[in-house]
Amino acid sequence: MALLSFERKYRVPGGTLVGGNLFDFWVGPFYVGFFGVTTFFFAALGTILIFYGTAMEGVWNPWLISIDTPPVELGLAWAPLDNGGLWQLITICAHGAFISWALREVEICRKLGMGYHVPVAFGVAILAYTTLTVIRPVLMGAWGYAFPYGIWTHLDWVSNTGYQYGNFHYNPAHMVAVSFFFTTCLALALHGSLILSAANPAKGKEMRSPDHEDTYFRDLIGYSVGTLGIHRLGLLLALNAGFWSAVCIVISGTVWFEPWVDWWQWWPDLPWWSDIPGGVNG
Ligand code: UQ2
Repeated sequence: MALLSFERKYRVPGGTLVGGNLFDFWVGPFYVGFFGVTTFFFAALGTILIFYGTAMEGVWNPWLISIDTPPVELGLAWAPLDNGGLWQLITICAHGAFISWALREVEICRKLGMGYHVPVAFGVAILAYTTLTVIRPVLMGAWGYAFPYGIWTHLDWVSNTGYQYGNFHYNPAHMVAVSFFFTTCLALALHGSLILSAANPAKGKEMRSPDHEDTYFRDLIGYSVGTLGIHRLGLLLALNAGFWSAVCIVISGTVWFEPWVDWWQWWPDLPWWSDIPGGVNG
């Protein structure tokens, strides 16, 4: 079926969450919907505010542009526009745009009678951003603990925040998150290479079927997770990477305030070896 007639077949009315059929139409290839309108509104307003802040600062080097948070001393109050207030408005716009985009995804799922996996997955990414810019700053009592919106400055923030707790690699939730990121890469590399090996044969050769993919891994390691299973596994790994990233930063400065390496003191303190003479505890 040609792409355009295929699209026509699935461009069905209905499934909207709000507004009935008011915004139930497409612009070119894009579904609009109420949340398409709100996504555009928040994204455009947020972008304009970033350029306004840039103009006020007079910094035009793209690497150095930064919309900074309010100072920590202002706590959770509304800040003056030129002293963190813009950051607050832009953060609201970002949430408006991200959440609108997720709800637009939900409307498209409903239209097509699909599951909500894509908006749920995007929701975990939104949660990670919200953890950094709202949840942790609120728990710590100041917007100034959030990260600034700049290419260079957000890197400085990550570095400074990491060293605030000694070496962040000792953060156990950080270890879990990193392990999930790496395992996500392993799973996608395995999956991508397996699919291409079967579905993209040399010129003149015949394509191989999912049975071949199963058999390949049964021959290799005695087990195949399956064609549906690999996608369940990939989603599980990716969602956990985002989730544990949020956990590892939200516990730093709210329930743990020391260098992360000290957290591991529970290990030498285990009762069965904590008082061995000459052991790690003296
Ligand atoms: C698989 C399968 C796929 C795959 C892959 C596997 C036919 C097309 C990659 C193999 C994956 C396994 C055994 C799981 C590895 C576990 C981790 C944690 C990375 O069996 O079914 O479908 O793409």
